[in-house]
Amino acid sequence: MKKDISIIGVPMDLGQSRRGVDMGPSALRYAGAIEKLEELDIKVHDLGDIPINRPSVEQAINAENNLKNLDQVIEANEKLSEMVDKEIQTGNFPLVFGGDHSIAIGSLAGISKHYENLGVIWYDAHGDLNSEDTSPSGNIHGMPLAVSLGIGHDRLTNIAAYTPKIKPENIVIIGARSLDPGEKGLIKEKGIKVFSMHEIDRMGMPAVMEEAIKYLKEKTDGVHLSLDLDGLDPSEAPGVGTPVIGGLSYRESHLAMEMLAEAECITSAEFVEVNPILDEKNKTATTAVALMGSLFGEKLK
Ligand code: B3U
Ligand code: MN
Ligand code: MN
Repeated sequence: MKKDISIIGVPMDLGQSRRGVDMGPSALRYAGAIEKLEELDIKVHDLGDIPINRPSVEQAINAENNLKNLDQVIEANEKLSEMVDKEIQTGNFPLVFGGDHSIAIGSLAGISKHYENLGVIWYDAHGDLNSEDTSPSGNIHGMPLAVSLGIGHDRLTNIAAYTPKIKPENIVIIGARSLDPGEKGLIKEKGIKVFSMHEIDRMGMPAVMEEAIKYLKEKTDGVHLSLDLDGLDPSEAPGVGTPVIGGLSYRESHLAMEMLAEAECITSAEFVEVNPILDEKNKTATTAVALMGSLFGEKLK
């Protein structure tokens, strides 16, 4: 890892309905994220946290569409997109700490303008491919991948004033085991590559990662890793808002990160959905930091 890393915290929980994920950036720092990266001889610039505005009582009461806290989510993602964009221009590797997964909208908006064909690895129990028409919850954290494909409310798809951010053939979803009907339809229609738990159980993580890396390396000029901690099994990462049993193990996840480090293909990353309120002694943030170590080459040292 030659580049400096710029850490940007997004303490936002407005893309979903359970409080606490706004403390994710603190939990990750407390678990030693910066020290871990510095141990690997990486220069780290911690840019602090983006200020997040909460909705007023009136706004919260009057909200009636299927896009909860839309104005605030847009505002935060516009800011994040600008910051990420600036860090890439400086030549640094953007590493974003969530916050709920709606912040991937801003990350991808800031990153993708620097690439012709940005690849995305979406490590998640969910597809995050809903729109206001298909979402069962109205939670925007279930929508960022669709939004980045240009599907959804145009105020979301047009963050950073361009759309779409990514192409369906440049996406690989890993760890999916909870997909809504609308998401399944979109995956089929767009031909999105998904390694669900079924494929991971059948093929094993080494073969899955080999295929995912080969698939993306052939046609992309950069790859963003969007890692939702709920991709891991709740026994290993209990501090998440929507745990789904039957997930990826600690060891499978480390192997995945190590293989990405060996392939030297990741050009930006985010770690999201860490909720210390629901956690057991910061176990989930600690796991996330350990995974960062593998992603940034601990084994290769
Ligand atoms: N697919 C459901 C649940 C969900 C999505 N992302 C998370 N949960 N973390 C939804 O609300 O869109
Ligand atoms: Mn997610
Ligand atoms: Mn998820």
